[in-house]
Formats: sequence, C-alpha cells, structure tokens
Amino acid sequence: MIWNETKECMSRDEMTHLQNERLKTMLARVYQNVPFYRRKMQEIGIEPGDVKGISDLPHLPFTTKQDLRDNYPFGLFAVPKSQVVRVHASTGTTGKPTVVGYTPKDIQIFAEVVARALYSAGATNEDIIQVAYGYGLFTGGLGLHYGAERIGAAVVPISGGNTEKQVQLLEDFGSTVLACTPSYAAYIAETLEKNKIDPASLPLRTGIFGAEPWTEEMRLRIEKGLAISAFDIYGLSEIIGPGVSASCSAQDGLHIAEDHFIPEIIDSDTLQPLPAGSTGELVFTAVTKEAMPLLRYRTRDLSKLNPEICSCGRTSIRMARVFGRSDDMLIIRGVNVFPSQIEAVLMDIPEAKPHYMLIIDRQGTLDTLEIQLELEERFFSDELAEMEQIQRKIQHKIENVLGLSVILKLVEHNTLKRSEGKAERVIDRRRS
Ligand code: DLL
Repeated sequence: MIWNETKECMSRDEMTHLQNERLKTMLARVYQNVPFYRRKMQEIGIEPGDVKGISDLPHLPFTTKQDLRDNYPFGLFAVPKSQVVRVHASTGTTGKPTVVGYTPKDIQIFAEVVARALYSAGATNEDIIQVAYGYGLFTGGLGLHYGAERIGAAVVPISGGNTEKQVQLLEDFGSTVLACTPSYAAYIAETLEKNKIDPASLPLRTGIFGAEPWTEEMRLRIEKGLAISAFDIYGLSEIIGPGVSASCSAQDGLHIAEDHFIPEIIDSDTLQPLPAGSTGELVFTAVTKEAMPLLRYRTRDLSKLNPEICSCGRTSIRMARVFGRSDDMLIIRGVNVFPSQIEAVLMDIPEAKPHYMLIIDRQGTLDTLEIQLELEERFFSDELAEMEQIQRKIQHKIENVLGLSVILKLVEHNTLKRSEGKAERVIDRRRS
C-alpha cells in the first residue's frame, strides 16, 4: 500500500523537476534568513540565482554536526522564533546537544513522511500502533505518534521502557504494530518468552524498527521472536527525525522521501560525490523544511543508493540499510571492522541470543577484541566439555569471517544489560 502515490511514484523527470524547484526556493530562503549560509555561499562566490538545480549540488557547501554545535541552540533557524512550534534535540555523547526546530508545516511534513513509512510497512487505520520509542527531546516517539495518527491508526503512546507493561498491552490492547528500536524489540521478544506467551497467539503482526544500525540477520531473529514482519525506518533529527526513508514489502532497501530530502553519497575523505551503487557517506539536503532547512548535511552514516524502480511500485530512490557510521568503525590490530559485521556473524549462530557486547582494550601494544555473548538457555550446559565445544565453534566462525582473532566469552543468561532504546554495545577501553 502506498500512502502518497503522487509523490512516491513520480517519474524521474518529474522528481528532478520538483527537486530543482524546491532546491532553488530553499537556497533563496537560507541565503536571505540564515547568516551562516549566506556567509558560506559568499565565501565560495555563489549566489542562489547561480544554481540551476540539483546537478549544481556538488558545488554547494556542506553542513556538519559541528556547524550545528557552533550555532547552538537556534542559530541555524531560518524563521523567527514565533513561527517555531516544537524543538527536538539529540543528546550526543560529547559536547552540546544539537537542536532542531519545526514550524507547523514542518510538523505536517514530519507526519507525512512517517505516514508513508507506516503504509510501506503495511499499517493502516485498522491498526493499533504501540509506540515504544522514547517520547521527549528524541524524535522517535513523537515522530511515530504523529505519523500513526495521520494514517488514522490508534496510537498507544507507551514510550520506551517498562517492558512488562509493554507485554501486557500487547496482550490486553491487541496492538498490531510495534514501533521501537530493534534492540528493544529483541528484549520484548525475550520477555514474551520468559512470560511463556506464544508470540503467534498475539494480534501483533508488524514491527517498524530503527534509530540504530541493525543487520538482516537481526531482522530475521526479531521476526521469528515476535512472529511478525519487521521493517526498517531510518532518519535523523537534523533532517527531520524518523521517516527520511523506510523499507517496503520488497525488503530490499529503504525508499527515501526524496521530494523532501535530496540524497547524495560522498567519499568522506575527498568529499566528492560518488556514483549510484558506491558505498559512502550519506548526505541530505532538506529542501522543504521551514524552520531549519539544512544544505548538504553530512550524516556520517554509511550506505549506498539504488535508483532502480522497486517491485513495490514506488519509484523513489532506495538507500541500502545503514551498516554503521564512519565513526563506529573499529580498527583492531590494523583490521577495520564495523560492529554490524560482528552482529551479522553472531546472529547467524543458532545458539547465540541477540544480546552481546564488544569490549576493545589494549594489552601492551596489542589491541584485543572481547566479545561477550549470551547463549540460548537450552544450549547452556554444566558440562565443561560441551561448553568448550560450543565456544570453539562460535569463535572459529567469527575469526573466519572477520579475519581477526577474538576473545569470546559465553556469559550466562541475563548478564548483559538489555536495551530499551538505542543499544550501547561497544566499550572501547583504549580511549579511556
Ligand atoms: O534516531 C531518528 C529515528 C527515530 C529514526 C526512530 C528511526 C526511528 P537521532 O537520534 O538524531 O534520530 O539519530 C540519528 O541514528 O544518523 C543513524 O546513525 C542512526 N539511525 C537512525 N535510524 C537508523 C536505521 C533518530 N534505520 C542516527 N538504521 C542516524 C541504522 C539508524 N541507523
């Protein structure tokens, strides 16, 4: 089902025309209203009138998270504060949070793009959507909330946490759609199992998960654990929040709402645009946002773009599942690994639970990677020999795929911290 066929199924020519017009309007607005952008454009001698359309994007300046911090809190707003009706912020681990603002029209666009994502996951006004993303400064809760209301579904705004209550409402209210992070979905699935509730007996049928990297292997795990179909939703506060893109029934990439957010893939080192199909850093230009339109925002997220028309009927460009951020890459004894590569191996091992931690340390001059992994209880044994055998088997598999020796610690059930929001699975002791 397609929420907005006019916009999601445009011909490429129509889409390019729309993007060209919207980009020109946006540039004129930011040049006029945001001193930061006027200065940046003056520095390179470009005026809005010089830009003919999206083919000129590579000549325009980037925006980075640091630019948002330097203009904290409201310095990049393109409208007077009287027109701003909401702010969100991403906490970030270091430094000041990044703040984003919305006008009433921005809130409408936000609801529209999340509505598209929900439809794309098969949700309709018949559904009861349990929103277990955090509500608050984080965009997940309110973003999904407004999108769910837009399609006319019944929203259960439970927010994140309180897992026993989540399970109770899944049973009592018969929620049909669950929206939360994939790591929290895995925790909810485990709680069902603990409470001896057969997921297939629940009305729950669909999940819309995102806000953190996850793998296809994890998606299959969650589908099984909750007896649902699971879909990927991507977004970031700086661009709008969730709904920048979402996967569809084809399960082959995420359709970008490119009438609002124009994507590019660049090489993070040379900053040059890469052709479709190459892996690199995602960059978005938010052309319709009123309060805080960003020009060529560098997301640090790694993906690739696929312009082929999808079997679902949407013509919008697709991005591959984000497998990590450029700053997530671990360099261990000279080998580059992304946590998601490790997850893919672990989730392919039947004995492994979807709960693991990666601990990187340095012994002398040597980096070490310790993987702590919980085992399915039925595989846990008092027999040392049996445990050693499982341990060797898993370790061998990981080392084979990663080309890196690791320390594998099989830990007892419930040892590792469960995630109720964005999972934190990496501790890098080399940095402390
Ligand atoms: O996480 C918005 C969101 C809420 C998306 C709910 C999906 C669902 P931020 O807190 O600003 O916003 O974090 C944005 O999270 O740059 C990615 O690194 C990561 N991320 C978001 N969605 C995905 C996803 C929200 N589906 C940052 N897959 C982004 C992988 C994701 N990473």
